[in-house]
Amino acid sequence: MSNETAVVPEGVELTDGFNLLMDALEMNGITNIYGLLGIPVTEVGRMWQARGNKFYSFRNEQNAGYAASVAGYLTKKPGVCVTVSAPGFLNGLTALANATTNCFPMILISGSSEREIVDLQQGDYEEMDQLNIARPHCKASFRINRPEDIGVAVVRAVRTALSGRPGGVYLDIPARLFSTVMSAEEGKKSLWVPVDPAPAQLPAPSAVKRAADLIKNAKKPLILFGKGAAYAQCDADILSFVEETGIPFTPMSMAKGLISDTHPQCGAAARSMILQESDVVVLVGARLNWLLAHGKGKTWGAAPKKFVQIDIQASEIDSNVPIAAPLVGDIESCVNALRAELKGFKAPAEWLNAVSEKAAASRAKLAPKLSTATPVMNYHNSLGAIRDVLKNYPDITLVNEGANALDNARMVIDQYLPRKRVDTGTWGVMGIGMGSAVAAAAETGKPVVAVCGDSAFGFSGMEIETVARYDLPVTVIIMNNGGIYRGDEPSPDHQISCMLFNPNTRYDLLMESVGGTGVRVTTPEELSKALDASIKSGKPTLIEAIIDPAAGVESGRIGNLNIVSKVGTKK
Ligand code: OXT
Ligand code: ADP
Ligand code: MG
Repeated sequence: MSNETAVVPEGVELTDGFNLLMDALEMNGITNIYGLLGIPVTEVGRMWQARGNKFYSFRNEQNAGYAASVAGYLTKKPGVCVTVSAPGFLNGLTALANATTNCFPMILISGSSEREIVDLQQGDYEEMDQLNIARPHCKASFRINRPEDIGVAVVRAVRTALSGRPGGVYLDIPARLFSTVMSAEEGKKSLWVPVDPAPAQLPAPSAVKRAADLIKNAKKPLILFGKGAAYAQCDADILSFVEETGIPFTPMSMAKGLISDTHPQCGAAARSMILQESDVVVLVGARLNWLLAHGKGKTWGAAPKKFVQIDIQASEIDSNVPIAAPLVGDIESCVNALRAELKGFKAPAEWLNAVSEKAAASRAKLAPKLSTATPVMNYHNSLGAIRDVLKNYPDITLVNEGANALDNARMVIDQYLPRKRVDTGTWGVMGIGMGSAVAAAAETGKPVVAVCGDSAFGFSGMEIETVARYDLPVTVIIMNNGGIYRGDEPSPDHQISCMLFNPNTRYDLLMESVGGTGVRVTTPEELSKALDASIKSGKPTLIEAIIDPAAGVESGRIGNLNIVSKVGTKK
């Protein structure tokens, strides 16, 4: 190591890198670590547990990383994931990049091999330039070279992950540093807790006035909440903003429940209509990325549209279309400043009525499909059954991944409370299921239900052993239609279609084999019964729901992004 720590005189009480790292994390309020152990970080897990903290040990670092990122999202504190070097680090890096993309605060800590050997590429055990590989995938990538720098590194990691737009931070710890000793007294002095790591950022009064004027002159205003608004944890202010102004709102998927889906101003069931017909759209913690068709095109209709955008990241403004009234600041400050400026303002009642009527009509149209029996269950009646059970347990966290299993569940299952839905997020990434479920159970202490497509589940399926090992109140529902999107694709000669999986896979028995409860259901009634019993039991359970292989559609609701050959197969 380039900067050797000073020699400590004999008789002085010692500490080392392991202990200093844990002291620093504990000081910063971290209680749960998610990770996967081995050389050189094994002792991190043992010692963390010996100190009375929780270490959630996973079967693959990617899932541990997803867990840490979701812990960060749910708690507004950075979620911490610990991995071994090179391959373990790379597995965790996917989750770190996903956390950064989704604006979730997370710290990935990986052990790394000896720098003298790595830097000269002399073939060390798990050799890799982790520091530089991580850099483009997170907000900051730091290496700690001396034990007395652990404190400052953790403080910088925490502040960087939480401040401004939240995201991921990588901390690289060369193996030898963990056991390098220094004076315990000096070590203690090197640690501190950052003051106000996510400071309020107030919007300029002129910007608030500009936004309020635009809203006051709108005939058809709309508030669109993204997961940034859910993350901000100013739920009461947001509800007041909506109710005081009488403006209809619609949530992006993970903002569902920030205000109940059953609130009279919720326009989620009139989504196309409100996006197209609104004249002023107030974006609150939502980016105009692919999920919002970049703010353009037929999704947004032909009528001229003006945007107010509340975001902490100034460079997000104008990223796709002109933003008429940017409000750069934290959501709590911006929403409250707008409320003050809009005092006494009410949106036109005829607009809210039109939205409510459309939403009620959509709900009424969907309702019979959710309870109509079919020879084999489809997405509608199976999810209708799930929805009816979950109504009774509003504080359950719903984890959701898949294509049809995702899009239909988002539409059918109402959310009632903030931050109770975790899904595939900005990247539409499969495999977040089990990590998210473990984190949600660990961080909330409440039951979790994960609704997963059979393909999506496969990405993190072995983690049901993790769920069972920690005896978490998690129910996994696998929507088994035997494939990606559909299970009825014809197979070419002498091959099984590349889109199919074995529909007879006994996912329920997999759960039984790891000590949980497994149930296989074929009707909505069986599904309701099994789900209710599982939630009441508080025990790890997997319900395999057999879904009609023909029920899904290619790419779910985002078929427009799918690319198909214009000329067909040429042999
Ligand atoms: O207004 P209109 O008429 O438009 O109607 C809307 C609402 O008004 C209405 N609505 C309602 N009606 C009645 N009642 C209620 N309560 C109600 N609420 C709403 O419903 C419609 C739809 O509303 P919604 O959903 O709000 O709106 P819309 O238009 O869909 O919103 C647009 C989007 C873009 C915001 C939304 O669609 C969205 O959030 N989409 C996210 C999609 C996504 O991320 N998908 C995942 C990726 S797909 C693909 O890439 C997959 N892969 C590849 C792969 C991935 N992803 N990752 C990795 C690591 N490797 C590979 C794979 C492998 S999916 C996949 C596996 C798939 O197979 P599975 O077996 O897992 O799953 P199955 O498909 O089930 O087999
Ligand atoms: P969704 O996918 O739900 O539409 P996005 O992830 O695209 O949401 O957008 C979240 C946005 O919220 C990001 O642009 C991020 O900068 C912003 N954000 C996150 N936390 C805050 C906060 N406390 N205050 C203001 N903006 C925030
Ligand atoms: Mg499937």
